Amino acid sequence: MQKTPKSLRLHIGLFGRRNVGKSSLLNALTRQNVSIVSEIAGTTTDPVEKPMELLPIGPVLFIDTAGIDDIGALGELRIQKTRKIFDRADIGVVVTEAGQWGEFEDAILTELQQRRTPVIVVFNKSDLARTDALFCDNLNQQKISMVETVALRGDGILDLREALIKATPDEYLNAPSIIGDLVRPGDLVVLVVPIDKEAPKGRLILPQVQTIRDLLDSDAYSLVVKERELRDALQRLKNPPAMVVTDSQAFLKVAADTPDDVLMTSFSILFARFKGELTTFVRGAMVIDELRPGDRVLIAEACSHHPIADDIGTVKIPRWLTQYVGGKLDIQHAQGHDFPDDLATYKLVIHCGSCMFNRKLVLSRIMQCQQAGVPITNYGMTIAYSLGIFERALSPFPEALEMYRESRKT
Ligand SMILES: Nc1nc2c(ncn2[C@@H]2O[C@H](COP(=O)(O)OP(=O)(O)OP(=O)(O)O)[C@@H](O)[C@H]2O)c(=O)[nH]1
Ligand code: SF4
Ligand SMILES: [Mg+2]
Repeated sequence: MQKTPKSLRLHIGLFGRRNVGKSSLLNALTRQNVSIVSEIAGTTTDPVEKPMELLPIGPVLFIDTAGIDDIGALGELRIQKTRKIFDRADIGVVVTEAGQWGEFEDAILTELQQRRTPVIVVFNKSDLARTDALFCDNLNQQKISMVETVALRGDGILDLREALIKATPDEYLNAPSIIGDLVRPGDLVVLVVPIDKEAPKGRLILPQVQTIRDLLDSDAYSLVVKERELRDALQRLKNPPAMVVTDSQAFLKVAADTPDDVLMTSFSILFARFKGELTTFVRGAMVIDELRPGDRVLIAEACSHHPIADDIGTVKIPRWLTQYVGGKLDIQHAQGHDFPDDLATYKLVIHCGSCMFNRKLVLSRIMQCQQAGVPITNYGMTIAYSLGIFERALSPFPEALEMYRESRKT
């Protein structure tokens, strides 16, 4: 059975000091021994992920983190694993014990609140001591939900599930669709999928699969072709398609073979909206015009695969950008969950389509870029811009196109 991809699950992070019972809570929530529990502080050393169904929300991913105990440790861990979990948690559960709340828990709360992440405070081990009423009032005033549990016995777990359901952010529940809102029932969309040496064996990649699924959900039709067959496929259709969506790497050929009055874009541009913010990425792409030889550019890619000869992130985008800028750029690469702290030193950040990341993580990265004052865009946007077909690639998004045209005037 194929599972819902991790990137679409509601991410719930469990944070707190060592030994407060984070792993015990995860086990109680999932009714399984997912994470090792012991009386020895520091039992969990790496984040433990557990996917499950949490109705009525649906597929979620619990992430049990390593306990960290003091501000110094949190500071250090900021640039390590736990910070990465802060970045992708849609909901943060701060686990503590009665009478233990201190600067450390405040620091976790601040990290989560800075990312506008809903927080639930869990007072575990309530069989040993109860929380003081004054403190609860204080949390109440801050509109932070609070649950008392005894993870070992399963007490309070139903309340915690309720609190999680209530805390599920609108941003998650009403996330933008990939393509569903751009088509009407009965519309036909042609999807162009090059099958070259980069294509994985025996399957389609996630953005393609998810786009097909979204079209099915919207009662629209998809016709999937390779770029070489596009022209012929279009000629065979009785009516022009509602849209053509291509892999960005075939952009130029597809732009040439698609009639001008047919909307055209790429999977990666659809994902700019689905995973991030379309207009932010449009503004980011426009900065390509301001790049000068020697400028520092970060190319961030979610998957850490082995580089192949004509790799999009390491070869093609640098090549197209260099041609556009007319000289060599200082291009740096980040892979997987690594994302540098010295963002301010970059003139532009170019991110992959992020199909493997959840939306919250991309939004966190956008926020980090904005705080550092560095523009961010994505692969599809960069490719369309540097190949001179940006307006064409924005044709399915009239508002973004309008914004682009307006800012060109000024
Ligand atoms: N009395 C009592 N003990 C509990 C409760 N929940 C967990 N414990 C015990 O507390 C100890 C620590 O539990 P863990 O779940 O391993 O705690 P953790 O927060 O994951 O710890 P680290 O992984 O070391 O950060 C274990 O001995 C548990 O049996 C509870 O509700 N009441
Ligand atoms: S590199 Fe990015 S866009 Fe490509 S498959 Fe991985 S997550 Fe998706
Ligand atoms: Mg643990």
